[in-house]
Amino acid sequence: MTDVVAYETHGAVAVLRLQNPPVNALSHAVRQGVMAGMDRAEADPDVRAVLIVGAGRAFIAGADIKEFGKAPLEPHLPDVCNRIEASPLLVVASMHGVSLGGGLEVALSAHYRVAQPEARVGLPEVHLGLIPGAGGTQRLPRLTGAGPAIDIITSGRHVGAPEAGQLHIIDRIEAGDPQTVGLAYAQALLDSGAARRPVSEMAAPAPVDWDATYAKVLRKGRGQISPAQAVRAVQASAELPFAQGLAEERRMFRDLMQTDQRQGMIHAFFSERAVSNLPELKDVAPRSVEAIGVIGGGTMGAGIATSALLAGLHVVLVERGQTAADAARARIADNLEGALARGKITQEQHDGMLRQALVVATDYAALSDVDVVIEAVFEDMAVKEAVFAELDAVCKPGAVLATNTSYLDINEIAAKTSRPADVIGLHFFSPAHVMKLLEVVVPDQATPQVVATGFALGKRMGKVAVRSGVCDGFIGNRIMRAYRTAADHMVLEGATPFEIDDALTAFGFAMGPFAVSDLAGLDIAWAMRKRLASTRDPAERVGRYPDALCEAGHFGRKTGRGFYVYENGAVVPNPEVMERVTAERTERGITPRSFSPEDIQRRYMAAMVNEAAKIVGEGIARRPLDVDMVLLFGYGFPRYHGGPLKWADLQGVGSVLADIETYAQEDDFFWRPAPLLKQLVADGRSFDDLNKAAQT
Ligand code: 3H9
Repeated sequence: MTDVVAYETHGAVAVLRLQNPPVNALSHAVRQGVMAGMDRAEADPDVRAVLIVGAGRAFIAGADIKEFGKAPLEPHLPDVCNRIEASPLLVVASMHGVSLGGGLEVALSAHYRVAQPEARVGLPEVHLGLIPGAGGTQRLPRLTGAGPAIDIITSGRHVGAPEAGQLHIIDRIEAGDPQTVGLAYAQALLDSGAARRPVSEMAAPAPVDWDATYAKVLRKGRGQISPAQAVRAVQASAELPFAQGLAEERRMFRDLMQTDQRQGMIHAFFSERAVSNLPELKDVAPRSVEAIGVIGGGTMGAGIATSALLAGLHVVLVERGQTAADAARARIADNLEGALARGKITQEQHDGMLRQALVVATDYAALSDVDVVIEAVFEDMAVKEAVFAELDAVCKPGAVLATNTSYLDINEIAAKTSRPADVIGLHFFSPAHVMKLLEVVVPDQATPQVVATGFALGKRMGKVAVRSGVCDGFIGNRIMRAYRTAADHMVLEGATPFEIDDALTAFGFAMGPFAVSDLAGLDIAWAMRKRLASTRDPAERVGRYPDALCEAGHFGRKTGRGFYVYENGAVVPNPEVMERVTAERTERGITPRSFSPEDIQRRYMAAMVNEAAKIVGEGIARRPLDVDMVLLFGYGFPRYHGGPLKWADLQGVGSVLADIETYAQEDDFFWRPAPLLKQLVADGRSFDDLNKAAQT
């Protein structure tokens, strides 16, 4: 037998044990091993049943994603599954940990399934831009009915064993060693004379309203195609004989394999895991963190404190006076209430977090024993410097002193302490207990151990932590400023903010930039424009119409009026916006021209890619994938495009550069091509080549 599939017999039961760490992915060797194991079992006259079981932490996590994009090698997984199901022997799967994608498809090809109580199953292929391709869309609905199968396949969610039992996906739930449990079950089935039970021979599911379901799933996917395709595949299970349904599924799977969306999603999958994998931290042990301090209990501070409590940490939050302290505690209580209502924590955990794990104080002395302090006070250098001077005085040696600033110079903040090597930036995104992104901003003197501590803390809090160097806005906000500027310029030149928002939601963003500004509050960008005004190059074009909205007291959602008007649950464009835009165009002598949705998308993306390339070129981001993850997890960038630099690769970096050079003919101040982009085009390389080079 192959190394990755062990074969042994226990009486009349042959055991095929998959041992392909870490998660028994169905690599070529595993597929070969399973086929050989089935042959061997069937050739043994003493064997009457086969048990398939996984070694290690999971049954099987699916097809081997690393093989995608390469020429598929035989035996293909659908053939392996059909081979298992067609066996004259009784086939049992004993499932523990996760059984995902092809892993569940293998289990569905067995005739009986037993699972551990904490086992989880799922068909998450849509998260990779695919649909199940080894019979999942044909077998699952025969067990669960079409509705639950559509829900499971289009959401890609993990289904716990109890629910999987109710849905007839598994036949039995039993705790114990998976092999022992599986052997006992197989033996019991043999003893009771149970018959083979191929799912493919079960009745086809009853139909649902396919077109309505397809339309609903398509809308929900915001342009992602695979979930909607999955509906059509399940429809095939109801309308076609099994073999034809399988062929239809295979055709769709292969078509999806060729799409940019599949490449974008798989890039996101691997980048999400690679992002915290930094060579300089490889052998660096983080400092131990059990208690953290948070300075400031506003929305951000309370969100950070909530996130830390949910991660099981002790939190000491310091506010300036009792009223502010009470308000901070109330905010945290509110956040935890939400977590309780969503079933994320139990009542007991909730009470423990609020009563034992959280201390809200008004005196910095309460921070004397914390391991990390995160400052989340007003964005003003003088205020921050005063906070850090106090922290320097009270915190124990070895405590990490972190600032949540969004743009201030952390080197300057660090220099104000006697321990600059312990200072870093931990830039959370609001609401901090919900948003996954954390920028770990590394000033010049921070030690690798301090940086490693930031990453470890991020991981514990369930964040996607990304390393950033120090610059105004770090990775995310600096890029946002560039694409926001591109959007503002388009408005001056003829597009409406509403056309821009529509074009970008069509691209896949959850919201367009103007709707986002309304949500964040227009006063925030206004303050930023005022801050930058004195240092701005006179050649830079900055629209004045957003200032005019602010001067009129329109700050977006919080005042009920911004780019849009928010009234009685309805959202409509604010008519004042175009009045002000038109006035500004006239003042500037601009004759407005029209922009198609595609023009808008390309300009917006070109601005994003260009700034991102500058950020990678300057070393602010180490790798293109770091930028991609920042945009994906902090800025609503559609996952199926993979991130702006993956998108650029998929377009061809040459075509993005050509766009930028065209736009530069009108405005060579804003559209200065990033040197790195030019270099890549000259060398015939892609951003992904840089990712790969950084990995080795
Ligand atoms: C499919 O099955 C298609 C079929 O329908 C049809 C085919 C014809 N392949 O996430 P972790 C690696 S599509 C290769 O850090 P966790 C992962 O990269 C597949 N590698 O751990 C990482 O490597 P490294 C459908 C895989 O405990 C390591 O395992 N299945 C695969 O947080 C640990 O992973 C899926 O989409 C794979 N399939 O989470 C499942 N899976 O250490 C995708 C994992 O070098 N996987 N690796 O960075 C997951 O959701 C999570 O990884 C899992 C474990 C829940 C399994």
